[in-house]
Amino acid sequence: MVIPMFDKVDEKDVTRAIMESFSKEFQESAESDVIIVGGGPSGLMAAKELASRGVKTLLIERNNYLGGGFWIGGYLMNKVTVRVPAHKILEEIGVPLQKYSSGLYVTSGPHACSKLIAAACDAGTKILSMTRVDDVVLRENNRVAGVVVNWTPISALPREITCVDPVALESKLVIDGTGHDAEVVQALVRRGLMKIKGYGAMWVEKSEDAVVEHTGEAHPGLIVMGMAVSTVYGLPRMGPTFGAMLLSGKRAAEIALDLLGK
Ligand code: 48F
Repeated sequence: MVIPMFDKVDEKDVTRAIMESFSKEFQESAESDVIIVGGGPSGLMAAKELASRGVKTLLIERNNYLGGGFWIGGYLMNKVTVRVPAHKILEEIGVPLQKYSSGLYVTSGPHACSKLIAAACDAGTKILSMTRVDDVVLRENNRVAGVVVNWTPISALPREITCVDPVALESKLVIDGTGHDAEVVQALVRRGLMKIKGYGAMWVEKSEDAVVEHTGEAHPGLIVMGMAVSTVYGLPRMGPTFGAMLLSGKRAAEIALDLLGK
């Protein structure tokens, strides 16, 4: 093998390349059509659907990795399940599936998750990682018009060491895909603008249909999807099966397109 020689580059070039590219993208992200909070399966699915239709979509994730609970199935075993008909979504993005029973497919969590991340990125989704949404922007009639963010590590620092003001990012719509915690919704609950029930006990047969059915605009400007829907409406949880997350993300995107008049 001929060992290739790298082109000459200084450390300062590496630093400037990162800085300039991030800064340009962050500046553009100050205003989006849709901000999706949470990069789990519902968030990635909604992002893929919206960005592929030309909607300016920003996905915000507090961790340094995307995927939420989709990397791994239940009980630290990295196999995930999907029920028919949601398996078609994974088939379309090239995830190999094994049929377990007439209505149930099983696949590798890492394979399914990485394909979905790639699909969201390929569609044109902009991603802000290590960024935590800790509040919302409200406008006339308490319409949600954006989110308030800070670097994730800031929230881990004791108040007596640092107090760093957050910044705001505006959007026409916000989608809460933060899972069981429903963190965007909680910002409205804290102000007495929404009431939530908390998610119910596990019952897969009921929960998947119910989550997809209840996915929608829960407050002006705010769509709720994924497990956040269970938390808002008191629906049963579903454990390590992900079809409803994919279909809920898809439905959230359809509702957003409708509200945007697209
Ligand atoms: O929890 P998560 O995977 O949400 P989901 O899309 O899917 C739920 C399933 O994984 C599973 C299940 C059903 O199959 O029971 O739990 O509803 O992903 C939520 C993502 O949101 C991020 C969090 O790190 C995770 O990646 N997140 C949560 N709060 C914030 C946030 C926040 N305040 N700011 C930014 N990201």
